[in-house]
Amino acid sequence: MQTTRRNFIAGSTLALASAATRADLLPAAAPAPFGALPTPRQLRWQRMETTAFLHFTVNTFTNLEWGNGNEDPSIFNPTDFNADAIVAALKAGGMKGVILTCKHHDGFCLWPTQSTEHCIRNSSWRNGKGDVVRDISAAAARHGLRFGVYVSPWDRNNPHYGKPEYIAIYRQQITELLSNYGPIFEVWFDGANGGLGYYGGANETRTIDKHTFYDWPNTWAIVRKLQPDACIFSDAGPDIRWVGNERGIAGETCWATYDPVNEKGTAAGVPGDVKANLNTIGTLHGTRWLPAECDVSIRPGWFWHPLENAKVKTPAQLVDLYFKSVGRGAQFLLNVPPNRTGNLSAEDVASLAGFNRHITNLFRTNLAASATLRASNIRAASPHFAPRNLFSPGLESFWATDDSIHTPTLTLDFAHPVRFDVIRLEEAIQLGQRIESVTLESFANNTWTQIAAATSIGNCRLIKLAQPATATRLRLSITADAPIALATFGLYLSPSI
Ligand code: FUL
Repeated sequence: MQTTRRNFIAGSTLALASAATRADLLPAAAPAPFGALPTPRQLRWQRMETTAFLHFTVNTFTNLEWGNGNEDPSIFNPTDFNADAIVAALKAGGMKGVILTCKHHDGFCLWPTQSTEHCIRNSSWRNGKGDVVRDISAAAARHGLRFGVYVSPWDRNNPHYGKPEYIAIYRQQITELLSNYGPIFEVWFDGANGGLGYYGGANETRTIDKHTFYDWPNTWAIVRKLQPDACIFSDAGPDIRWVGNERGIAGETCWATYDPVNEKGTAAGVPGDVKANLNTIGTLHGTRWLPAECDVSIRPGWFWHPLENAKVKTPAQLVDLYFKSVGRGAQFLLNVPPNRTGNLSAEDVASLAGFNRHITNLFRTNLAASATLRASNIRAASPHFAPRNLFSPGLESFWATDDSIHTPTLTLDFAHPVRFDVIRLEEAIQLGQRIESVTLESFANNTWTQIAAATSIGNCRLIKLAQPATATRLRLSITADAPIALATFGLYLSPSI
């Protein structure tokens, strides 16, 4: 570059030379952002991909899924609680964060809250001096996992539930959790809204108006004020949307953009008021960036039950869920419930480890990286946007096309036949979700044959072929709504499981 510039200056007028020099030195601009964009906190959350849920409370000791609210706090008494062992097992399972049910619908608080006596202070565990939220959050920090809180709006214990006084109590609980336990990455607001409960002995059914009772905008404002980096989850966002089922499965097409509507078909904005089946898919060109989270339990129930030890999902089942959540642009939130000793059961720990071993081995070698690449277009013909960028980690380097090119192709030629059964694509989502669909074809006997196709790429799209394919020449064809910004293209061969 220096030599060319000097030669050019030598044989031209100075004015012309300085114009050309500036143009040569400036990197071509990246494609303009397209549509709704993730906030920095959403982007950071999406890149985590796998997080764990811990459902743990009095239910662990009563064998219930939903406590009634009349449980005696003294029954909460894990015999050998070990936060480090729990978090280490989650980490060995590839989890990047952990969300604890600090208060489930039964109202029992796992920390010594000042908002109610129905809490760990009155349990037999550690003579009432223990604090599960403190221990799990501290262990998460020690092991490098981010920490999140589930704090149920519905409270079947509190005598004030359903009355305006309850809102102050609920907000105090949120405030304590977000003030005293370090950085929080996610606050999980459940959509279950009232019903039968103990309610301080009233033993009645209390219904609330889900649109007004919690005054969500002002409740969420507490999260924004105390933990601005935390993503708020609910059926309807505002940062993360529920995927619409508790099986851990995103739609085959799943857009990160979404405009939620309720059963009446009008705009929805509060937890518990969305048309859940639409959450599964999202909205192509939706006006809000609202990525999906796929919550599912490793066992049939959310809480630990002795009879479910033989029903723990296998590594193969977890891998399948990973493909149907992370592989469809969503996040995999896997619940692994502690047992009555205050540890994860051996079956769950083994399954987690097997799952992570498989995923780690699967993505160890990107077989596409050995190919010679030929793109139909490279933005500004600049190496800065060349397809080689597909093999560098992260979203900051990507293959991009000129503004007018929305349907580019990439041809990959291999010196030796490549055998693969998994395809991975990632868009540079900081610039929006731009790709509508892709196809992958293989060239043999002078003919192109389609071997894979997918819609909605976004943060991550994984395609699993029914059988491994072998190819020496492949062609990726993209249909986008804007110039593309593709950060990753990978080919992998599944290890045996
Ligand atoms: C649901 C709750 O009712 C379940 O008990 C569980 O916590 C699940 C994650 O969310 O709505």
